[in-house]
Amino acid sequence: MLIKRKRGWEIAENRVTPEGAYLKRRELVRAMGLGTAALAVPGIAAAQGQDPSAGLYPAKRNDRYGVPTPMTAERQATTYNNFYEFGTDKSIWRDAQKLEVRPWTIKISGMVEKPFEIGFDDLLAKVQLEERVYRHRCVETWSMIVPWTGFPVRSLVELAKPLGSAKYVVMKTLMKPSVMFEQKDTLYPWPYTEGLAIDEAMNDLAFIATGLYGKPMPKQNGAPLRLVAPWKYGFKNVKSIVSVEFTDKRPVVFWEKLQSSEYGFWANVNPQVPHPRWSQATEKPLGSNDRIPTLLYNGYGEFVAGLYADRKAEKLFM
Ligand SMILES: Nc1nc2c(c(=O)[nH]1)N[C@H]1C(S)=C(S)[C@@H](COP(=O)(O)O)O[C@H]1N2
Ligand SMILES: [Mo]
Repeated sequence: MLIKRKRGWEIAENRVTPEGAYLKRRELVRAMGLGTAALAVPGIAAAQGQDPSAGLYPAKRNDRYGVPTPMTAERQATTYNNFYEFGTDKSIWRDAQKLEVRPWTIKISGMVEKPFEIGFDDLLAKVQLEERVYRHRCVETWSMIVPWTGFPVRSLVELAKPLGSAKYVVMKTLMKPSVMFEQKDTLYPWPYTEGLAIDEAMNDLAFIATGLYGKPMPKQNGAPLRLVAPWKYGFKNVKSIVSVEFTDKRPVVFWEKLQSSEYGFWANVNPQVPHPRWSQATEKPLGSNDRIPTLLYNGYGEFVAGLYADRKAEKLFM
């Protein structure tokens, strides 16, 4: 995603290269590393192998929140990604295959009855998987429609047993600079952190996705589990979650920390509120050449608008 860079002296020497040259060098480095992995179809490569949860997919579709069309091609959604831990451009899918997603432990902490850790497969055994076809709207104005598999965030909250005083749930991505190379760039406030207010987390639409296109989650899309809040800009949807913490203080989330004049906590989609540097009125579906109008709450107002009735004083749309 686009940010304004900080003061020059804070930028490491390799970042000062003009963008074009920098990207070319990255491509070259990648090309030299091309092995057989380059020939594999990304979604399938990520989903097969010894994934112990493979038998749980595909799950039954829940169409209560609509089934928007047209569906984005699997190849598009699995080769055009935002996952800054692996690099700042869209073509990180190959690098992301290095992420190991077993064993995978999620830590539940903060304002809960009793903090605990749970293995990802143990968590899967406690929830009911279903498929939902959701719209996704990145703040950069590209969009997609994809079938996620997963379970409501509500199920996770209920397992965690938060105290009545908890107001927010904060989720963080794995920190592993040896694999997630961009985490060596200390200009970014790693680990990637996002969150929802508890009432948002309990909303029917809030989803933890563990699969995509009827298979376990590809690594580049945030394996083994990531948040999906389809009425919000895509950056809310934190990937590869290892920590779920309950708190009474609103967290300052990753992009907000970097650039609070442009990105905030609520981040609800609204075509009438432009980003400071571009319009949010339209979007470009992945794989399409035409722009289409963007919808308020990304088209999910009937399910979520009520959450914001008493929050009109807040910056709800950035
Ligand atoms: N950990 C982490 N989560 C992340 C991001 C990221 O860079 N790191 N990018 C976000 C943004 S900006 C978007 S649009 C979506 C993209 O998800 P996708 O690659 O599965 O389409 O992931 C979000 N979650
Ligand atoms: Mo995004």
